[in-house]
This record gives sequence, C-alpha cells and structure tokens, in this order.
Amino acid sequence: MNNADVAALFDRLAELLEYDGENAFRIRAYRAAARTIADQVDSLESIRGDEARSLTDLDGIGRDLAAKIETILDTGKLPLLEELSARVPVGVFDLLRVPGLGPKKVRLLVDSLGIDSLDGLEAACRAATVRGVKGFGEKTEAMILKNIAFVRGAAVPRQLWEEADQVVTDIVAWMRVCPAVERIEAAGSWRRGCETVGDIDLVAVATDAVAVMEHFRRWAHAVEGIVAGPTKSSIRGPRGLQFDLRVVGAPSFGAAWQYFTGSKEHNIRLRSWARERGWSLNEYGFQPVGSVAPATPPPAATEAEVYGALGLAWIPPELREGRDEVLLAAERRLPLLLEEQEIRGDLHMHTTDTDGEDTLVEMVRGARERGLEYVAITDHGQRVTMAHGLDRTRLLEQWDRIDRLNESLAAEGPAPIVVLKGIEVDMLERGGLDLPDDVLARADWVVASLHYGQSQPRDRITERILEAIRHPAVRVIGHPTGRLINRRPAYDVDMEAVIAAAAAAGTFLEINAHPSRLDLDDHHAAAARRAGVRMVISTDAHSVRGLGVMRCGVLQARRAGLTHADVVNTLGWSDFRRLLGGGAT
Ligand code: DGT
Ligand code: CA
Ligand code: CA
Ligand code: ZN
Repeated sequence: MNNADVAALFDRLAELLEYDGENAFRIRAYRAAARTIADQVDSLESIRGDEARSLTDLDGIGRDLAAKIETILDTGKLPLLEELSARVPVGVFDLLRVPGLGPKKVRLLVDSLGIDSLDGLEAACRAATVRGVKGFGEKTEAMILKNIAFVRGAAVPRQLWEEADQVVTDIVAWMRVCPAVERIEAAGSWRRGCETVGDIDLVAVATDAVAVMEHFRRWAHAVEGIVAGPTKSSIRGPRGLQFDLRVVGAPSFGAAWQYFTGSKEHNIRLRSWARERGWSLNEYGFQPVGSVAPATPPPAATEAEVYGALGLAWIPPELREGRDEVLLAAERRLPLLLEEQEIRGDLHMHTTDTDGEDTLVEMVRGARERGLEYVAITDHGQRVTMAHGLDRTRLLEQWDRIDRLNESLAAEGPAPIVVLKGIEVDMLERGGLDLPDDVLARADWVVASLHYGQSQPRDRITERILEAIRHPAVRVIGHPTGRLINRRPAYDVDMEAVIAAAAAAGTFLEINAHPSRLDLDDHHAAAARRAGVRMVISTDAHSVRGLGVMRCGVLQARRAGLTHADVVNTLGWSDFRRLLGGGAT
C-alpha cells in the first residue's frame, strides 16, 4: 500500500460516513487525514519504521488514526470501511459518481424513493418523481439526467493543465468581447496551476448578468448547456470539459475570485483564520460574527483586500493548497516564487539525430528566439534503439557539429547563445549507463534517465538511480519517477533515498516540464528543496514548439514553493559556466 492507496481508503470512508449521516467533525477528520497522507513524500511505512518518528507526528493524525493506518499497512484493509461498504447497496457507489450528487443527496434519494442504481435514478427523473423530494427541483432533475449520461459515457479523465489552458485562453478572450462584461477571470485548479484540471471556473463582474450568460452560451466551442441561471451557469465545452461561470458585483469580486480559486482546503483554512478574527468570509465578502457592536466589514473587491483584511500577505494561487501557506503569509515568510523570465537556459532537448522533429540548428535557433542564453543538446544514448539512440561514433560526430555551430554563432556577434554538448544516457536494466565513461567525461552536460525495466522491483530501480546519481559525469537525473499523467504511474522507487543521495552527491534532479510528465511533481520538488537539492527545469523538447512548455515546469516549481535559487538554470551563462567547471565550451 503506498500513501495514495491509504489516502484513497480514508476518502472513501469519509464519503460513506457522510452517506451514513455521521457527524461532520469525524468526516472532516478523515478527509484531512487523507490529505495529509497524500501530501507526504516519505512513505507511511518508512515513517512507522523510523525510531525517531511516529505516525502521530503527522498533522491531524492522532492515536486512533495512527492505529488505523497500521492496520491498513499490515492487512491492506480497513475493517470499518469494509463494514460500512457491506451495509450500503452496491448501486449507491454508482450514484455517488454522478456530478452534483453528494453523499447526502444520494441518501435522500435512496431513503425517499428507494433508488438503488443509475437506471433507477434515470427512470425516477424521467417520471418526474425526483422533483418531489425535499431539496430537489425540476432543474436538479434535468441536471441529473445529463450527468447520468456523462457517468455512463467514457469517463472523461482530468484534462492536462496545458490542454485546459488553451480553452481557458479561448473562452476568456470570447467573454471579453461581450460589452456587458467589466471583468472576467479564470479561477479554480487552472489558476492554481494544478497538473490536471477537472473543470474550469470563471468569475465575472458585469453590468448585465443576463446578457453575459447569453454570451457565454453562444461560445463557439460550447457543446451543450448544463445549468442556466441568472448569476451562475455551466456549459459543456470541448472534450467533455465543463465551464462554470459566476457573475458577481464589483465589490465582491476579490472575495469571489478568491473563493472560486480555492483550493477547498485553502478556503477552509482561510475561513477558520477569518472566524478566529471575528469575520465570516464567503464568496460575497466579510460579515461580522458574534461581535456585540456590529462592525463595518472590510472591503473585498480585490484579493489583496481580502487577504490584507486578515493580516495576511496576498498568497500566490499556486501555493493555495491548505499546506502551510496561511501561516507563512501571516509571518510574511512566503517564498518569492520563481518566474518564467528568470529561466536562462534549457538543459534537455532532442534533435532529428534521434527522435526529435527538428534539427540541431533549428532547435538552437528556436531557443535563441525564446531569449535563452544556453542550451544543452541531449539526444538519447544507444540503448534507446527505438529512437535510433547515439553510439559513441554518432555522438562524437554530433559534438563536432556543435563545436562548429558555436563557432559560427560566435562569429555572428557578441553574447551568442551557447550550445552545450550533452547526452541523455540510459540507466541500463542490469545497472550502469549505455555509453562508456571516457565518452561521458567529455560531455558538457549529462542527463541520466531510466526508460527500460520500469517494472523491476523497488530495490532494483532505486539502486539503478542511486548508481547514476553517484556517477561522476552525471549532472542531473531526468524525469526521476517516470510517471506519465493519465497514462502510466511512476515506477516503484524510493524517492527519499533518491533525494538524499542527490543531496549528498550534489547531483541535480530534473523537473521535466512536459505537461504529461511534470516529474518531479510538486511534492517531490518541495521535499528535494528541503533536502538542499537543486533542480533543473527542462522542456525535454522534441521540436521547436516543444520548447514552449517551460512555463508548465515553472508552474509546477512554483507549486513546490521554489525560488530562483533552487533552480540551476536560472543562472546566467557566466555563472552557469563556472558551475560546469573549466571543461565547458
Ligand atoms: P477541479 O475542478 O477538480 O480541478 O478542482 P477545483 O479546485 O477547480 O475545484 P472546483 O471546480 O470543484 O471548485 C472551484 C473552487 O471553488 C474550489 O477550488 C474551492 C471552491 N469550492 C468548491 N466547493 C467548495 C466547498 O465545498 N467548500 C469550500 N470552502 N470551497 C469550495
Ligand atoms: Ca475547477
Ligand atoms: Ca467547478
Ligand atoms: Zn529526453
């Protein structure tokens, strides 16, 4: 059982307890525990095995929860969850997957109409009996019908941030065309830079909300309406993606943008922080709570006003995950997050010499147009036969071309872009690298990656990576966990050991900026930072266009709280050259 598995069991438990009408505190405690566990980089096993640590040291984990975690680790099961699951009709699990139907609503439907399956729910909606249940209406019925079809259809996986970003740009531009729109901003997980996005949340200030909603539904990429109201509408757009739009008054804009940006966990923390200071905070603004003399609520037209009224610095959306950001904002200790324009070089890219689409010269020209000062060309080593990986002869031939390219770039004028002679070596299944040490010793920049033997046991994979980390020629470990979002989970690797070894050896870890990789992820990158490991954000571009994903890597780094000092390729060329040591170009 890894941490995510354990967290999923607690989330499931919370859901079933809520269905069962259990008290809110207990439910919240399990949800908080799930979150804490999912956020841990160190495995629960290792925390439990460490004499200096205890599961009860974790935020929100008391003795009872710690005992439950131990049971799960030992048996793979949670007896309380098994017990509850056995009591709940099987069909209820399907009903819980219908968007817009939480556990409480499902319970009402089960109890009052005896519904116990998606078919039953659909029939009841068509027979218009659902609207008779307290809290349900005609609109809810229509919403349920649409969403049932959705649950039955191919489950739409969460969209990659970069894909979502394209449609966000499009709809925001479309909404700005509407004369009634005074301001429109996107919020939610997109704004927080999450690696995947479930739906798109938009907040608008408008003179005429009805006109805004009409305009919204006329968006060229709208597939269907889901909910249509005067201040709140939802539509389905491309690839099944849902768009929620809220229209608010200008004085509430800061509160609304803050609210719909979330995360839910951040909002919960912020609200309790506000409450402790005498204010209730919702998407409309502040209200005094429990004060004898009614105080005038502070303004909430901007986010800075909302956070400021609570004695907090404005918190960048990427940090709003309910970790420690509220405390840091109170103490004015928020990290000064990395910005994309601080990136000065790109140290992982491919060319037509292996599996890239553009030539060496095209890639370098593309990088120069992006304003980079240096790049490393890191085609695949010979093990990657599918990509026609480079053997010694072909690699040395490429490096000759790079020497000549640098000469001609230098002849064009002062401060030319510098091209480093690099390679992405493969960590072989049996250990070792796929090019000999005497070749690697001549490289300016070596990225070591693991592409084969990904299903080997944890010890083997970890050992292969540790060996690469300790290799004198290896500068950075490429996409250290190998995960591909929505496609393939990470290989089984002991990331604590990897991070510790990287710190000891002074080897860097990559944040691969490809939208499907984002590897290291935010949790691992934060852990690496705490361990004193420096990171390299690289595009792993296989084309000139691919150089554009740097911003995705930067977003992930920001979510991890990284500053420019944590990221090696923020160094200007002269500093970076010093870091490389005498040998470089
Ligand atoms: P997603 O869409 O699954 O990628 O994630 P989000 O974070 O965009 O979540 P979404 O679309 O359900 O809601 C947008 C924001 O609205 C969310 O981040 C925080 C706020 N919000 C939604 N539901 C709740 C809630 O029950 N309590 C609180 N405090 N905030 C909520
Ligand atoms: Ca959302
Ligand atoms: Ca939403
Ligand atoms: Zn690569």
